Amino acid sequence: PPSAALNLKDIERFAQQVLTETAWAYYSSAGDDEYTLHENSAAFKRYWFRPRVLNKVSRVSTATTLFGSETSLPIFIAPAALARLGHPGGEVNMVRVAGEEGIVQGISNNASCSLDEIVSARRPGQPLVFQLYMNRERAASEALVRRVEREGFNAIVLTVDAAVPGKRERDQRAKGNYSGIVPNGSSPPAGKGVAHAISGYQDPDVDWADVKWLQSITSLPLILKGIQCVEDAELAFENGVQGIVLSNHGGRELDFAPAPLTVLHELQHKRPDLVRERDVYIDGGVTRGTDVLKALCLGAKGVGLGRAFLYGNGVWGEDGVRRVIEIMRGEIETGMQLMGVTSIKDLKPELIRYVDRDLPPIASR
Ligand code: HOC
Repeated sequence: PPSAALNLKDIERFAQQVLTETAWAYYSSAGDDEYTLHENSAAFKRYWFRPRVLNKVSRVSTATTLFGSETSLPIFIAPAALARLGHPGGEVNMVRVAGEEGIVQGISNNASCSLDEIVSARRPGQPLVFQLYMNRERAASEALVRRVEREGFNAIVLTVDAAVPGKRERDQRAKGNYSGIVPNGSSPPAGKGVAHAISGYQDPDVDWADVKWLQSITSLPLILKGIQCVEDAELAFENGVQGIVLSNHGGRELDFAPAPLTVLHELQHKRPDLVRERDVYIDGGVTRGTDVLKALCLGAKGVGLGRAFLYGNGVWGEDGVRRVIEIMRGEIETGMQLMGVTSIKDLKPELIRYVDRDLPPIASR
C-alpha cells in the first residue's frame, strides 16, 4: 500500500521495481553521465538551517499563491511527459488528485492524455498551467495556445532549456513498446529512445523574438522554464515575462548545467530585487520537504516536482499521487515547526546558511 512509502526515495525504489524497463529508463534517465541529475539534489545538502526557537508553532499554514492561484502547499506538479507510460490513468490521475488537494499542476505539451480528457477531469476553476514547446509550425503552437486560453488555464510555461533532446543513454538502451502512448502522432525512430520519439515537432530555432510573438497571441501570463543563469533571468524579465522557473529539465538535457538551487542563490545575491518582486520558481532534485523550505528561504515562490509524481502514479495511480502530496505536506509542516516559522512568508535567507562542502552519501537502509 502507499503507506509503505515513508518518503519520496521509497516511492522511487518501488517505481524502479514496478515500472516497465522503458518507463523506468525514460522517467529516471538524464543527460550524458548524469552529473547534473546528481548535483540537482546534492546542492540542497550544502544548505543547513539556522532555526529559531520559542515561537508558538502548534498551528502552521503552508498555503501560498502560485501562478496566480491560491494553493495549499508551496509545491506544484511540474509538467512532465507521458504519465500513461507508468499508469493507464496518466495525467488525469494527477488532475483529479491535484484538484482534491489544492495543488497547481503543469500539463506537458507531451502529455499522454488529451486536452479533452484533462479538462473533463478538472474541477471548476482548478488551477492548471500549460507547458509549451515551440512547434516548427508556429500555426500549430498558436492554435494550441489559443485553445488552452479558452479552457481557462492560468499561464503558458514555455520550456527553453531543451533546444534539442539531451543524450540520455539509459533511455536509448531500453527496448520497449511505447507506440499508442506517444502523443502528436509521432512514429518513434528505432533505437533512439522515448525522448527522440516524442520531440520531432519541436523547433530548435527559438529566440527572444518568439517570446515576444507568444505574448502577442495570448493574454495569459508567460513563464519561461529552464533559466540557468542570472543574465537570462534578467533578459526574461526585460522581455516582459511574468515569471521564470530556474530549471535544467531535471538534469535530462545539458550535463554539467548548474543546479537550479545554485542559480537561485546567485540570483538572490546579484539581483535580490528580482527574487523579491518577481515570480521565481524552481524545480529539480527535490526529495524532502526541507529541500522545499531551503528553496523558499532563498526566495523561490514555489517548487516543482516532476519525477516523484510520475513514480507515485506509476506505482499506485491516484493513490500514489496522493501519497507524494501527503508526504510532502507532512515534511513541510514539520520542517516549518522545527524551524520556528508558521507561515510561508516567514521563510527568509536568515534561516539558512551555505555550507561549502559535500556531505558523505547517506548510507542505504
Ligand atoms: C527537444 C526536447 O520533456 C523529456 C520531455 C521531452 C523532451 C524532449 C526534448 O523527456 O524531458
